[in-house]
Amino acid sequence: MAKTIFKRIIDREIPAAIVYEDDEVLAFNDNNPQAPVHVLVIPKKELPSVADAGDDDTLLLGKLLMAVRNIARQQGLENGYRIVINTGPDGGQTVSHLHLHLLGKRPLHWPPG
Ligand code: D5M
Repeated sequence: MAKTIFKRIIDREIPAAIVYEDDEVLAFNDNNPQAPVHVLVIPKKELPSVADAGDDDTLLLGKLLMAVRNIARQQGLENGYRIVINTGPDGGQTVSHLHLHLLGKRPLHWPPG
């Protein structure tokens, strides 16, 4: 199966503006930002979506959320932010590698489109 664009970023085959990295998590700026801060936080593990997560991914999912928390602090989002996980076609997911969108530095409205 062909690598996703995010796997190619993990493997450093294509560039990205990386804001955080550890053994299991990578975070980089979205290339089509919907807010002044728009970071994608992804697992290095090739997990297509939350729907594909297994019980053995529980710790990893927690690490992704904690990475978002830390990056939000690093990015100065003390006024709040939104975390989005688009999942599957109806969820608007376009890249089949789990990713958490971190959006901030502007007021965000509800409901989303
Ligand atoms: O969001 C997929 C997101 O991935 C979308 O906001 C654009 C972003 N994207 C796609 N390719 C790249 C590269 N190469 N760098 C940075 N950001 C990228 P989804 O939730 O699947 O709709």
